[in-house]
Amino acid sequence: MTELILSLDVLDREEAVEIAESCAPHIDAIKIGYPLALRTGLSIAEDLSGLALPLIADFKVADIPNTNRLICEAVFGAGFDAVIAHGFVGADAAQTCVEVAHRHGGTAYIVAEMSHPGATTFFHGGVAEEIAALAVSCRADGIIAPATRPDRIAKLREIVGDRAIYSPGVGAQGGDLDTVADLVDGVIVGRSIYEAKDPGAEAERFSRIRR
Ligand code: NUP
Repeated sequence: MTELILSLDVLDREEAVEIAESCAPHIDAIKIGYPLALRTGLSIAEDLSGLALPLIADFKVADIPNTNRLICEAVFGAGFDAVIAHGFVGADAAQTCVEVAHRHGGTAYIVAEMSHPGATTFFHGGVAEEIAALAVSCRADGIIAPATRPDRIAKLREIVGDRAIYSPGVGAQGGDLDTVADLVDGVIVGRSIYEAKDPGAEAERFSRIRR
């Protein structure tokens, strides 16, 4: 079974709650990033808590260890279950995010390689492989890898083994749902679902990967 994770990048609190409610029966987790959290504050986690779905804070935390700790404490203190952090900042900074997550009974995922075309400017020549290895050594729960480059996911799988791979880039960014679903533990989908006329029905269509 592959999980379906809704990326809730809408800007309005009520709209976000409405979309999340309509998609809830068909998804395994909700990912919230800066677009929504900067509008609503972290209290959006409280608004969504009734859905009993894991809430992932996609803040791509990328600072010095102490600042990462302060950010992650705020995230888990607000009721989030998971955080996404960058790995390029190095082992000490990434590990801090993992430690805070685990202390709160949560999980932490490290971005190994990003999904947009420009990501290859710096994510090449073994960089993503090194970051994936760092994620393993930091005891991260998994990595983020690009649905737009399935061959890269396969390569990174060799490094992370049975740790989770969550993958954004399906639909709006061009990645193919079924190809990617076979390779990863969870597919992250945003615009293709929340911009649909009926997000709940669209989530249900995407949820075929959960079977
Ligand atoms: O490499 C990444 N690519 C990516 O799209 C890492 C991410 N965290 N994301 C996020 O996934 C992105 O910020 C957005 O929230 C979501 C994909 O949304 P969409 O392209 O399906 O609308």
